[in-house]
Amino acid sequence: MTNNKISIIGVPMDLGQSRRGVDMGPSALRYAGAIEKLEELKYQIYDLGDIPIIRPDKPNTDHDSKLKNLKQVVEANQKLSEMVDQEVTKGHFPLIFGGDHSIAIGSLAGISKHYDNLGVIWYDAHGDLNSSETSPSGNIHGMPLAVSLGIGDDKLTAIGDYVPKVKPENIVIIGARSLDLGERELIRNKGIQVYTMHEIDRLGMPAVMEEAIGYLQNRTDGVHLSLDLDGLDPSEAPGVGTPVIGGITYRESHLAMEMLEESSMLTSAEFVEVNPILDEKNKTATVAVGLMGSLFGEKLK
Ligand code: NNH
Ligand code: MN
Ligand code: MN
Ligand code: MN
Repeated sequence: MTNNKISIIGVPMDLGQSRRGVDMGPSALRYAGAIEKLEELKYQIYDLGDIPIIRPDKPNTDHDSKLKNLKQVVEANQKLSEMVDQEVTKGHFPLIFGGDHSIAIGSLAGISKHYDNLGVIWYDAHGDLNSSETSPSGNIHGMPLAVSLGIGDDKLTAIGDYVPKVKPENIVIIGARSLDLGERELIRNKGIQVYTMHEIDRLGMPAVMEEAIGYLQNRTDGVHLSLDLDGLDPSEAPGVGTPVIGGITYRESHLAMEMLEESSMLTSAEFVEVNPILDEKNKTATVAVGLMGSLFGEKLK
């Protein structure tokens, strides 16, 4: 990474989905040595700690929306977007630790105002392209990419006070293997670039990443990596709330991170959905920290 200053923001959020434990994701990543790893790689680390998340007494009671915990998710993402905005303004590389994937709403809201054409790499088993109409669950963590396109509840799309955050042609999804019907339709209608497991099997990760990087290089002025640990196969990253068999391997993921590092295109990143309660001895957080090592140039230093 060419930017030597990294600002870490933890978001202990679990209100965008239904399983407890993912709120401990930032702790698990810290415990697995994330900060030490980045310091070893000679980055200057500004650890801003964790954003306080206010848990409602009972989920989904204080509003009449189908979306679970909407008010709390909006508040936390508003705060996150302000913090991320400040760090980008300072010229730091924002590195956000989730938390469930609903926090990408705040990350992208804080980052994208600094770019005309922010690219997004969505590394995930899922598309996270649902709205309240298409969501099978009402879980906001299945919606952040749609929200960033300006699709969804106004309270979510309006975070950061501008809509949309990203353009469909600046998005690349990698690792998808569980897409809901409404998500498939949106992908088709908007022409979003998707590398499902089929393409990864068929072309191999080197060709997929080369193509994805080339695609984004031509049209973007910054790139955010949103890495959901469930993009990896659950045998190698078991500590996630919605595991889907047949995922990206550990080695393929390292290669993808190394190729992103070599491209020097990345300007921000987040690692989300680590759930230590569902994990095996912090394996998933350890894998995530290993991937951060590759992303931040371990192989070259
Ligand atoms: N598509 C499903 C939903 O919207 C599952 C989403 N779960 C995720 N997304 N972990 O990354 O509820
Ligand atoms: Mn996700
Ligand atoms: Mn923008
Ligand atoms: Mn996912």
